[in-house]
Amino acid sequence: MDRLFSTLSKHIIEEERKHPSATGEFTNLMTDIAVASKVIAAKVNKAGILNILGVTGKVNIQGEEVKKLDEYANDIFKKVLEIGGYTCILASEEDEEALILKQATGKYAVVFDPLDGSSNIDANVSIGTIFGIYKKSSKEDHCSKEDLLQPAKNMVAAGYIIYGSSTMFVYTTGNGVHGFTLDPEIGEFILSHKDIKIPEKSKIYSINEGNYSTWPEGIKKYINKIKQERTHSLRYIGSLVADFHRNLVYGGVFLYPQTSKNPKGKLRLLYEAGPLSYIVKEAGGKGSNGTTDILDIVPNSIHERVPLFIGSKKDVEEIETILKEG
Ligand code: AHM
Ligand code: MG
Repeated sequence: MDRLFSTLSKHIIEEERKHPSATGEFTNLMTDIAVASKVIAAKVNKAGILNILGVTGKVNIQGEEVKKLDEYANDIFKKVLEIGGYTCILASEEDEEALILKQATGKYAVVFDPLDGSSNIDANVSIGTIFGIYKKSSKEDHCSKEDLLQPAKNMVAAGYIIYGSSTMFVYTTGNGVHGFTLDPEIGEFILSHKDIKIPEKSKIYSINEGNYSTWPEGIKKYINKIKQERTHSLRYIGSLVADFHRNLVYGGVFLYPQTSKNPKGKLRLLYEAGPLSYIVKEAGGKGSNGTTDILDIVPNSIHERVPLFIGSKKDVEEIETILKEG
């Protein structure tokens, strides 16, 4: 029974109480995100029987087919945040341009990937939503792109929702990483993973080895080394949130380096690598592009791609060292 008192809503309010000058707007924004995630979770769970699997026939800014659930999740997220009124600008993986909310007086800028790993949707594999929240940086009344193009270290919160064997909401406001599992019977996220810490050194690596021939030499060297030493097991779902979540809980390192198909890396700095690096740092891990901490990189555009090495700290540092040696 006691566990029912550790809900996500209560946790967010308690976090806000730690900041005496807080106005309650952040709590309301987080609550809106939690509501959006429950609506998406309900749809994902019924996807097979709702005629919502498959593609819309459209292609997004990344040149990828837009799935029906991608579009649905994107619309829900935008609608909930717009109606809530606590944000002034949004950037989504699914939209070419940032959405400036002219009517909104909110002071937050939100970046998100509404449904990551969507190539897995039709096979009922875990997928997820990733979000990052910045405080508006400009003094202007309305927000501009500059409010989004901030390094991830400026985030005030980041999180993800994983739609898996259960739905989980994992977030941090820079005060520990906490995981909540959705109890579908009562529709509440209940605290299930308090203050998650990622092991410093791991036994799992996650990479698409099909790209081996086009990796930088340093990455080939690192992977060959851990295979030779038999220190790690390979686990790769191909769904970033699911791979990241498993590695966060068990210890692990996820790698998506430059490849011939994606010379700048595949994953996006602003709404994939940035928020997850903010989370992993809070859990004691690290996110890097091979030379620089992801948290320090200032984005030039909202859909910028970046090589990503993220997870257990010592593993990521070893990759950086090997890449430096060339
Ligand atoms: P998406 O944002 O279009 O869903 O693509 C990102 C996904 C990640 O979830 C995953 O880590 C990666 O792409 C897998 O890429 P690959 O299939 O090249 O291994
Ligand atoms: Mg994505």
